[in-house]
Amino acid sequence: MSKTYVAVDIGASSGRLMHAELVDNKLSLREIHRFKNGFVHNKGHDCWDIDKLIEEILIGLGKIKKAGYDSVVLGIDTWAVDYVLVDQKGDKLQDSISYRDNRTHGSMEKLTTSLSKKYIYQKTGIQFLDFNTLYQLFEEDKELLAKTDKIMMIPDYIGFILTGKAVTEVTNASTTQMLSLREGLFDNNLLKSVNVRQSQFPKLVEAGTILGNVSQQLVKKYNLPQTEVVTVATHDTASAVIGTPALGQRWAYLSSGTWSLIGAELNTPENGEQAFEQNYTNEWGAYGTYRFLKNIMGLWIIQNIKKELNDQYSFADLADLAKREPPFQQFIDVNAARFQNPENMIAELQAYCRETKQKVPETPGELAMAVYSNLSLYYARELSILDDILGYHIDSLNIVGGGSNVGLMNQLTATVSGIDVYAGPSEATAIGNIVVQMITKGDILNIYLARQIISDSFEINKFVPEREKYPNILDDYKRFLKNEKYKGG
Ligand code: LRH
Repeated sequence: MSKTYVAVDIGASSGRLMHAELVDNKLSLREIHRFKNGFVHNKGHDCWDIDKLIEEILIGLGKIKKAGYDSVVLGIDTWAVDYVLVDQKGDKLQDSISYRDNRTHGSMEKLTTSLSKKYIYQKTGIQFLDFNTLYQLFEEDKELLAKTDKIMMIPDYIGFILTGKAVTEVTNASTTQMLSLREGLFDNNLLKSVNVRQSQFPKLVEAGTILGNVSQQLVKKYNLPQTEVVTVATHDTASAVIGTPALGQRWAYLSSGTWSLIGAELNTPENGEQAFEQNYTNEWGAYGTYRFLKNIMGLWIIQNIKKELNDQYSFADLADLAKREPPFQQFIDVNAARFQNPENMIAELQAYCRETKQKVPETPGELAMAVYSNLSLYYARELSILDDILGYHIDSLNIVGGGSNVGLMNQLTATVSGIDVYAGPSEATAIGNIVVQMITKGDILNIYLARQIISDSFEINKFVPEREKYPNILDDYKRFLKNEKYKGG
């Protein structure tokens, strides 16, 4: 029997505490506590309520103690790029502003007039997204920055509040677009361009290091188990990739949640001309790997549609309704900036279809099918771009995360991309978080065995391409995207 492990996994729309045990090389996972996450509007910005998230973690840990566990190991992962500014007393200087806030619209263009995109990409290998930490810091209140003792990424900040120990974990820190691939440190020119100093970041650490114990003050106050915190791959996508079963010879992954992150796991970064042109990223992974991937808008679009339909339908209902509609009734550039944070997602999708003179989806089923079928096309298109950049043919796609439950989308993806799809586990992020803890504490030997354990422990469904269906659809979609881009769409 292994130790008792707990994963804190917080995404943009929800968070959870998962309890895990390893028995006879089988990993079992149980949800202990789930809570909502979302924006709070503060001083004109979309912010995160980090204090509330920490409160929920403490409630969840309290439940574990009540269930009879006196001592646990814990890891924390969250979404990337966002941060908390902390003063010398260790107090938060302001609410953390969300990456979806519009303060960074246009910032990338401004900053890259003094430091070229080429320079930034050669240094960091990180994709250009207008919400990267680099551009957020560029827009940061200068007075606050001057008062800032430490800039902490979200999971590092949560770990700091729990233990009093401050670090900067690299799988997440790489998404700042400020780490130098060659030096393994923050790049001084990039820091200077946004008026911050190396010393404002706590020391860099790799995933799989021990942080410290949750303070006795918190243990007493909330009646918690004794809790040792391991710094896992604190970027949720890094944890999701670790939690991928890695099935197939030359496999790719798709971490399908609020975002769809599609790419390959590499041992050396790929930041050449083609990767630059295609805006692929080289986020740092655990155990010396790189997450070579692209961000696609993902289930965010469906999450918003669900909300705008007043949560009348569950995700499963929407997938069922979609199944009754024919796919590919219209082409949509699901990655267009207009879908990043529109006032109303349904209206935005409909306006897009009207502007491009295509069939306008109206019913919940039509809307859901429009999104699912276009996501599958976008995935297939990225897989062919990956083939080109990497110089070999990817033969299978491992889909993990909540989106791996949407059988309809898995099947369409297999069919339009022409490769096998392995779907599951849906909790890959929590699993990746847990296995790094287990490796750190010596319950699992290494990542290879961890992935073997993952594929033996969880249900994984295989989808094979239905080759006779929709033979030209991907080429038509690629052509559509090219023309849309050309028109500035
Ligand atoms: C997914 C994710 C993704 C980042 C985005 C900010 O949750 O971490 O990898 O690009 O959020």
